[in-house]
Amino acid sequence: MKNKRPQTRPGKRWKRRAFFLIVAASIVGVVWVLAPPFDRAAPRPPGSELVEIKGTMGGFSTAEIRVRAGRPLTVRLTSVDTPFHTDGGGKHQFAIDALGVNIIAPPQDAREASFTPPPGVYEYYCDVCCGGRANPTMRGKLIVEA
Ligand SMILES: [Cu+2]
Repeated sequence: MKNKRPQTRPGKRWKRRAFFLIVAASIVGVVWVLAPPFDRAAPRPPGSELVEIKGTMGGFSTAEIRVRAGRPLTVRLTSVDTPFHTDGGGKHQFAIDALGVNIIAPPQDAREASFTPPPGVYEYYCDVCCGGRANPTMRGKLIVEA
């Protein structure tokens, strides 16, 4: 005589599967929230010089950047403003038209770009917040010395 295993009723099986799915989805959700965000910035070139600059509604933290030519430069722009600013939404920009540089930092976040500027004097500006490019505090000079 064979011993038959007690069959689980279909209703109970369905509940187990639903419970398992909920637990699995919760684990995936927790890992998703706690995992460090992907680093979206391209790797910095070796030996690059790092220049940090902050953007606020009051202007750039630095009106003049002086570097030596022939060396990669990484500009890291941080927006100090919150997303609640009605004009620009708390974003700031660091743009140099002559070099094709355009960094836009989201509110309370940072973005960076690396480039090797030839000798010269370049105007950088922000044109995404109040006043924008016309605002003298949202402009500056990058001086690249030979
Ligand atoms: Cu700005």
